[in-house]
Amino acid sequence: RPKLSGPELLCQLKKNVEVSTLTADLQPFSALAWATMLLPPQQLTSDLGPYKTCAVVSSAGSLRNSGLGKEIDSHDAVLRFNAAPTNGFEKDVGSKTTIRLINSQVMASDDHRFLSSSLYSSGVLVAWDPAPFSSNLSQWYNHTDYPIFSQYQRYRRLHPQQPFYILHPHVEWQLWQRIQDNMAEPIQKNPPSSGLLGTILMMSLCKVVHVYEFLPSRRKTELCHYYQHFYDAACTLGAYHPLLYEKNLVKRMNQGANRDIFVHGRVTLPGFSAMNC
Ligand code: NCC
Repeated sequence: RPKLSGPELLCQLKKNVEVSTLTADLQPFSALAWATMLLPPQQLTSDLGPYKTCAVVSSAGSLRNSGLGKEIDSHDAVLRFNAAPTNGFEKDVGSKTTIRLINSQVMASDDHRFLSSSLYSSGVLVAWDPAPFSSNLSQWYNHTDYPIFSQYQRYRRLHPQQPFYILHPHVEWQLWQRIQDNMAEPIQKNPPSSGLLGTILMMSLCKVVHVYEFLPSRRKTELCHYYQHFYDAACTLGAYHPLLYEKNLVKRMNQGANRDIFVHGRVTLPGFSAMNC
């Protein structure tokens, strides 16, 4: 199998990964009273953007002492992940949060206080849950990894004004397939990390996407998150998620200089609307 060039990979992503979110017209949600009441009437991509420039801020420990805060905040939209805070870390990660992408584990675990913490109350929320491979929505609905739907309902009732979407699980597996098809060896059958999911999400909303510390800079560290004193190299290299393969793919698609990765931890990707395929 020939190795695809960066532009070819980008076009493949644009063609094969459809970023969509759950709406109440889909089975089995159309028959569920809570869903017709609480799911957004429209897709995320029809409600948000298009934006000119966007920043995706990984949660990596190597963001510490980066001084990237001002640069990150200068983008039209900023995406952050899970429980990553800005309070107290503004100098390094900025303070703007347009979208927060959260996994279902964050929604369900008691430590994160998802329903009550103010961390989650700014910006647009997007949640996802590892769905079984090639399952339909009803099979997933009955076998989610974590209780994403009950927590979603609780959160929406407590914060009815905040936009909150759920990622369609086909995004996970369409993206997984792009990774697998471009690697020489079989990869683990687990969905891509929030980092890659968020990057694709922003590529469908923005003209240019800068991703920070997904490909580690010279500040690379075993510190897992910039906001916690916890050390584990698996946070950067992956265990459950095919993170190393995700990073390999992003490295090949990067349109910025290698020096920007090394010095700033910054990758530059074109949005889908800016590609000529
Ligand atoms: O750690 P996590 O991700 O919240 O980080 C968000 C994304 O940033 C990228 N990252 C993070 C740390 C690091 N050193 N290098 C990185 O490149 C990754 O792309 C990552 O996806 C997740 O993907 O949702 C994940 O969530 C955590 C955890 O559930 C949440 O932080 C809530 O506590 C997972 N950790 C565990 O399950 C223990 C992690 O595997 C993936």
